Amino acid sequence: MNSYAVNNRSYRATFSASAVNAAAGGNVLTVLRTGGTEAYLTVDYLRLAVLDPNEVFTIGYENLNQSEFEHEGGTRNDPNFYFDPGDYSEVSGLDGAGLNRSTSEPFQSETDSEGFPRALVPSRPTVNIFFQLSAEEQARGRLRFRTRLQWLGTGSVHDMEFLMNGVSVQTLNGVSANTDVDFQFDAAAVQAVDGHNVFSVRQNNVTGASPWIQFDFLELQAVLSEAVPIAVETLGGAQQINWDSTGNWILQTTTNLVTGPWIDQPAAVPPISIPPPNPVKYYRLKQQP
Ligand SMILES: [Ca+2]
Ligand SMILES: [Ca+2]
Ligand SMILES: [Ca+2]
Repeated sequence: MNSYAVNNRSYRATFSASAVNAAAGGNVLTVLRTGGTEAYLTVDYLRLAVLDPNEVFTIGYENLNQSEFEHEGGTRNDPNFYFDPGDYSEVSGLDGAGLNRSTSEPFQSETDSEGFPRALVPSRPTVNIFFQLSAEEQARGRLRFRTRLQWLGTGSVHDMEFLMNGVSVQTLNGVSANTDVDFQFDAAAVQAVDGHNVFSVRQNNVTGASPWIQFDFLELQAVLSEAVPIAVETLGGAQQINWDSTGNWILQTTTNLVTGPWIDQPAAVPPISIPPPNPVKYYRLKQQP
């Protein structure tokens, strides 16, 4: 699946089960030393996990422990973390544009500035995660972010913000205790692209003499927009949009999927017919309270 020149650091490889003929029942994972100059090397841990099919990235492990990460700051790491290889020179996080990377970044690398900081502090208030989104993930329409904020410095209170591609998607002010974070947002609203993107976490403000807040893990998933009973078909050269008239929906339209605005169409009763020519227009249903 992968080979590395090992140098006292952690390694991560992702592969498809079918590519290695994974079978229900017995399997074998082999670690092979194929070269080297020292007489031996030692292994801290080996971990094999089944990834959620929705997963875009998972950084760290959801295990109530931050030891898979590095001590933040200094020369141990920097605010940009590259989950996937790729050219990020045209993608800006909160600390400027990314690099053109041929490798992904390990969670820990004790010998250089690679690695993921375990905490945000005033001297290192941001982390920018550069990653790739596939066309299929982008097409799902919704992104879900999860993290657990833990091990706050005693008495500290934090204002936190989460951004994707520079667009704020969540703020959490006054965080003063362990906090499970779990929210969703529209991929179009953050101009998510098939390819290179960046997700940022920022400590906007903190009070207290011990001003740190730490991560257990960080995870992004691509999830399907909630299904609504809407159907589009072509009838007699016109497009017909039909939906469940009993579901208390209201039709909304816009000409710009990214910026909106979405306009209520209270007079629209299903089905509606849209004869050609059709300028670009987007339709969605909003559930009425
Ligand atoms: Ca490092
Ligand atoms: Ca880095
Ligand atoms: Ca962890």
